[in-house]
Amino acid sequence: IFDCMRGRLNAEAGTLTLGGIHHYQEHLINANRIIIVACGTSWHAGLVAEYMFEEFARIPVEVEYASEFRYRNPVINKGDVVIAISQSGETADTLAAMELAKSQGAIVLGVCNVVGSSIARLSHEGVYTHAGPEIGVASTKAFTAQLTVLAMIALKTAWHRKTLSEARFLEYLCELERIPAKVAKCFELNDKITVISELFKDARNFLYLGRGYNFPVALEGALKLKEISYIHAEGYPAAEMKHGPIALIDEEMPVVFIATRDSSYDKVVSNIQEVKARGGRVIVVVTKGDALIPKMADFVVEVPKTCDAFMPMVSVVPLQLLSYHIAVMRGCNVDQPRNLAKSVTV
Ligand code: F1P
Repeated sequence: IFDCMRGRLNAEAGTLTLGGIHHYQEHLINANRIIIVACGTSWHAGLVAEYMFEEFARIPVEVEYASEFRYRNPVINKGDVVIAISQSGETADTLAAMELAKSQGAIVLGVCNVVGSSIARLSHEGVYTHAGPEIGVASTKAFTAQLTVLAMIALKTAWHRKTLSEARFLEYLCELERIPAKVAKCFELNDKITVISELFKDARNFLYLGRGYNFPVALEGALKLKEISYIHAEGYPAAEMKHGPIALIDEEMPVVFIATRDSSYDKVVSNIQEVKARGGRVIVVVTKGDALIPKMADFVVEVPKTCDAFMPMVSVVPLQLLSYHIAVMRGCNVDQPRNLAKSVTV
């Protein structure tokens, strides 16, 4: 995906092309609202996309579980554009949500990994993520690839809507090009994460907390742990902790904070203090060079600095590694988790 992305990032920013979305580009640029439908990990990518589209292009976005959207009676207006996200391209709920949207006259765009899949064929137009086949059932690299493609679509839309200055737009493009190297850096964390995994492999519950762009990452970290390690895990917006999950915190409950340096940093600091005050054991994912949060945490994982919007592509990697190592240590089959199908077609 990154090679492919580099190939497509045109130095002439105004003529940036995404291949897939061409004939329906005007619909996206002039959309009154974007509705994103997806399931599982793809839904988490949709949440990140919501933040990106709203921040860059100033278009209101709703993100819906396709499995809910298809069974309720959603309002779809003229001027809405639906984006369906799927790794496999065969998820039955996502297909049904797309069919419903199309039957009400919506333009449906796809972001999908598998060329020629049902979701690709049902989309009016779309973009392939080209992440290569997911060997395992649980989505990992597909997530990163989805975020990349969605970032590109959001940026391109913002460019045409003139909601980002040229300087900001180019800054984002340049930063997007640096992401592959930053993701590669995260794999150097492997040994450290193996040690942390050994200490927590017998935990019965995990809590993952993040704010802003790192909130969907918290959800994704928890989902990966559930899917492949069979440990109960919950992802929550860090600010919501005090509205319920705080009751769960004790020394038996590891809490993973995705606490990179962003606009919500100070608030996350106080959330960590709240957990520590209740005896919680804290693992933090922080921006490299952060001096404050590491002093408060029990275990620290440093990821390279990037902008808030692209941080999920980087900060998710240590969480994927944590789930992987814990699963292996617990003797779970990471590629073929029990009860989980590669594409959920019913
Ligand atoms: C959605 C999904 C995956 C999950 C598992 C079951 O699939 O929930 O996120 O890891 O494979 O299906 P897709 O629509 O993205 O293929």
